[in-house]
Amino acid sequence: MAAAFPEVSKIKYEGPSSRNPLAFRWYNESEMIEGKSMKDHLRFSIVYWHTFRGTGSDPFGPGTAIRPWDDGSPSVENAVKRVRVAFELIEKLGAPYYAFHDRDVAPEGANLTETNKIFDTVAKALKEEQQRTGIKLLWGTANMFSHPRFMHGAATTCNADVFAFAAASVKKCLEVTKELGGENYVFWGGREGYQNLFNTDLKREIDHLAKFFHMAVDYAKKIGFTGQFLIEPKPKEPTKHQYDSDAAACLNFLRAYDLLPHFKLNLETNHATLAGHTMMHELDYTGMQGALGSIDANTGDVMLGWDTDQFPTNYYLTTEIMLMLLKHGGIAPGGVNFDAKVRRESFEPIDLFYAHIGGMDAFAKGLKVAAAIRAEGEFDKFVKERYSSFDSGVGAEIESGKADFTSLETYMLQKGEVSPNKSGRQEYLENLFNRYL
Ligand code: XUL
Ligand code: CO
Repeated sequence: MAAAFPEVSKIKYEGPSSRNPLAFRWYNESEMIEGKSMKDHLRFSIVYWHTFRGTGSDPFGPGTAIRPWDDGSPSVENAVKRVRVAFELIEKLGAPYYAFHDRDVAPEGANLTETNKIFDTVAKALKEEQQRTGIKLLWGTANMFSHPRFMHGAATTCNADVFAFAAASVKKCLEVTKELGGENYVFWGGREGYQNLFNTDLKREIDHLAKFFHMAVDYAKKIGFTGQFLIEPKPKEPTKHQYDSDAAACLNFLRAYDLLPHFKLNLETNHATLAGHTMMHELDYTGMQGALGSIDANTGDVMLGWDTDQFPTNYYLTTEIMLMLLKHGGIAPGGVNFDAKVRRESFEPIDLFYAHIGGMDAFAKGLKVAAAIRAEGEFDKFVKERYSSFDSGVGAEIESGKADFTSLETYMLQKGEVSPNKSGRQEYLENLFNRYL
């Protein structure tokens, strides 16, 4: 097959002074940071859905993207051709991973049997390309939100047949993910949520969701799939209220239904901000509970309140993210997965390269800045000192469980008033952060 991007050769690192828009200025995959290569820290992954299936359509008009290799048909030949193009792009970018939904890579057939057969055919092509290039599958997932049958949800539907169809879809997708050596398996809630409580049995739906996840865990064990299960929180879109609304909601759900040993979270920046959190908050909150699995790297737009899935280019954001990944011991077996799409106006194939190069560079820069911040340890020192009253005396008794209300009252009655508070120094610390940037 002729190259889809003949004008682009393998993207190389040329350093910060490069003026070449098809080169990396920060992402130098073999550069060692904190004893590990940039490639191993970042574990970049390219998504199949936006990058190879996105057309640029929006609620106001059809797609604008020019994709000369894609005839737009739902044929198996077209799907296989797309696989070759996908791997050409991923290989030229030098990303070690990719991720897909079943329906991104393989179209549906007339019935489930045919659909599964088509999926196997395309999976064979994916496997060939993985072997040819060494590119690996970060995660697979089943699309249980696009087809009209999933209008009321998949695992949280009111229709038992739909639940069964969803189970069959995840079963098959787990098998294919295992066959392709997928290192994780993701559940993003899709239509698992509600628009109105007047027609919704909230408890029954959430119980069903837990049952579904237990079935997935059991089946993974049965077939020997050892990848990490991940849940991807999002508060709204497509439903008004998504059950997996944020990290705290997901972790509470997982703990309540004895699923926490089997799942971690896949956190996405634009989902965090839709939930009214920063990505840094979601990462730290999840990391402190040992549940940080992977990230979907993108960004929203401060002026827009929906999931715009833009490529991340803001060094401040990527530094915050990398600070959290380094703090919580890295992201493996997860990765930095670009769940991001080029704008509708960026309709030419070459825009796919500019977008990913920018995202990869922004994360590489963020990694370098985060490592520099950690090397000097100013923030850590400040935080440690801020809580130092808990290191000894009454504070240490509180932390060790020796203190109770009575002993604390006795202590305070003797002392009469608290020791003076110290400044939080937010502005000083924000200035310090900018010094590294
Ligand atoms: C939707 C979203 C999904 C998941 C995979 O907002 O982020 O693409 O990442 O289903
Ligand atoms: Co996502």
